[in-house]
Amino acid sequence: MSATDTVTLTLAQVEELCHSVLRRHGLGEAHIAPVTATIIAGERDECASHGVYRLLNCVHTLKSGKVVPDAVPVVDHMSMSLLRVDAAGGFAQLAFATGLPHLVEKAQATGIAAMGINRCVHFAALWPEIEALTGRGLVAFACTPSHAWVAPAGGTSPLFGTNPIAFGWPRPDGDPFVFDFATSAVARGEIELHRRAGKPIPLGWTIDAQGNPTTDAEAGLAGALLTFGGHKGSALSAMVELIAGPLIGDMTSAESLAHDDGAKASPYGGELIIAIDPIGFLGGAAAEHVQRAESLFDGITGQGARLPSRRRFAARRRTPEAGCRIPRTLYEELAALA
Ligand code: NDP
Ligand code: PYC
Repeated sequence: MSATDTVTLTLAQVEELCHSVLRRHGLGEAHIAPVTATIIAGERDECASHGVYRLLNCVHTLKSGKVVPDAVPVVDHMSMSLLRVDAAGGFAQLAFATGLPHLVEKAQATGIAAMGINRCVHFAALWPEIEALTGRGLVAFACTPSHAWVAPAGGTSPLFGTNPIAFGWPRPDGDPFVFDFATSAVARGEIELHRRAGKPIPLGWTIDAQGNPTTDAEAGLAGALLTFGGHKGSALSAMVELIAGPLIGDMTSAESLAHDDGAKASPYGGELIIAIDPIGFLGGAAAEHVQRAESLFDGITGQGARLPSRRRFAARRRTPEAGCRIPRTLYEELAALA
């Protein structure tokens, strides 16, 4: 993209844009800061598919009545190590923020705790939630179904969601080890960005409605996404459907799409988050073993391979000074919504 095709915004301008778009479209005050924080984090870390682009989805979801704008999350303490947060139809961010201190407290008290978020609208990347836990010294896992857009390996009809899986490991010095990816070959948002830019997509991401491989983003979105790693991604995607769907009493991606009823709003359903305190297994030896894990990371980087999230963390250091580059067409669309 040439400089004339883009607009550069400071993080403060991204925040202002989010606030005015979300407020103008009726999102409740309690939700504006946590939703904005997720979108800023995406833009700051140069995750274009989950940065300000998502404001379009938020506005569309608000307009279509598929999110409760002023939902008040309710926490249910089920046991020493389990809690559920009923998002009451609102965006997931406020529900996560409401449950977070309880999840941390339970993980620290028992060694491991799980939080199910129910009845939430989920449009975001999972790593901000993972980093909220690694930042408190906890090992973290999260996953969520989405809408049925992805064919199981060997099939041709959409059944699974893009179903991200995210994991985090706190490191004694510096950035945590974090990965966060869709179990489809790529997030649907990335294909949408290719469609908007008029760019072809790589073979292997999607099939068209007739089940043929395609490099046409529009045709791929109308057909089905493929899982990453063939049958392996397919099984992981099924796992996400199960453990963040029926296990916590919430929807599968097929049910989420049926609930959507053609509105094309963001996915609706549950999210499962697990937090593990290394002290639970290791007591006073936790620091020693967490330090020992560093040799694994050295073994990766020592041979020139890169750690997941390294690109993101590098962007995070750059954008506060350099600003965030946004396609001009997207910026103009968002400015009109503000
Ligand atoms: P990618 O295929 O780009 O994979 C992302 C992960 O892989 C990141 O942790 C990334 O780190 C890491 N990675 C990428 N390239 C390398 C490499 N060469 N070496 C080591 N690690 C690498 O992203 P996806 O399209 O699968 O997903 C993007 C986002 O979409 C995720 O954050 C996910 O949560 C979100 N999503 C959300 C959904 C929802 O329902 N809420 C549904 C689907 C996706 P880095 O960032 O540093 O490049
Ligand atoms: O990009 O697949 C995606 C996605 C779904 C929900 C949020 N992001």
